[in-house]
Amino acid sequence: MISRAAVYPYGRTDSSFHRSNPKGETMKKTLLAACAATALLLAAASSATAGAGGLSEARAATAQFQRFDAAVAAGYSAEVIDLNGLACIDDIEHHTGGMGIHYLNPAYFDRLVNGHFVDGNVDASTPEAVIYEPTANGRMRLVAVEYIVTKEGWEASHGAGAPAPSLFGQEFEPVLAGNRYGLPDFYELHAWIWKNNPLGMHNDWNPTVTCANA
Ligand SMILES: [Cu+2]
Repeated sequence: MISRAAVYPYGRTDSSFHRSNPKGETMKKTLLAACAATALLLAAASSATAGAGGLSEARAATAQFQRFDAAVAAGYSAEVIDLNGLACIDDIEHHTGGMGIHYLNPAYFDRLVNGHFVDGNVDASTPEAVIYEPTANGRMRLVAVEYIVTKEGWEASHGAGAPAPSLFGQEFEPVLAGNRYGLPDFYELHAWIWKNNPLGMHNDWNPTVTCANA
């Protein structure tokens, strides 16, 4: 079941986050246990895998989500709403293009502990959000994935003042507090792996994506 959060559920408040995904806590604990067990292995392997293509990995991991129901079932159940109540995100400022509707998987997002983000991380095969374009015939077309990590969570994991994260050889874009999502400073990277973007694989906006059918 999809829940709509009143504010951007990227983690502005703990409660909106967990309300949108009642099973999140259990899932997270399971994931954390699994992560702890594999952290050392991953650390050992990272030097070998860093810089590998990655986009094919992201495609392989998310191909199943071309079926929208499969994404919801996998935990991408929090529909992202901006502060104006818009779910289908397009460039209302410069009209460069659209993104679509973001569905966040809270299990992949930073944890919020006592008002502070921790455990910030990014992984090519587990994007924090999958993005759909509503089509004229009422379907949801998978178009992109987005990796999102708060600056606070990222620095909690990688040290104060740590450089911005990168994936696919591309540095994330910083988005400062005061943004349309009501989030504190965060880093994000889009990958248009399911719909070609004439402006580039990692541009925020895709001129071929429209919210006209939302
Ligand atoms: Cu986006």
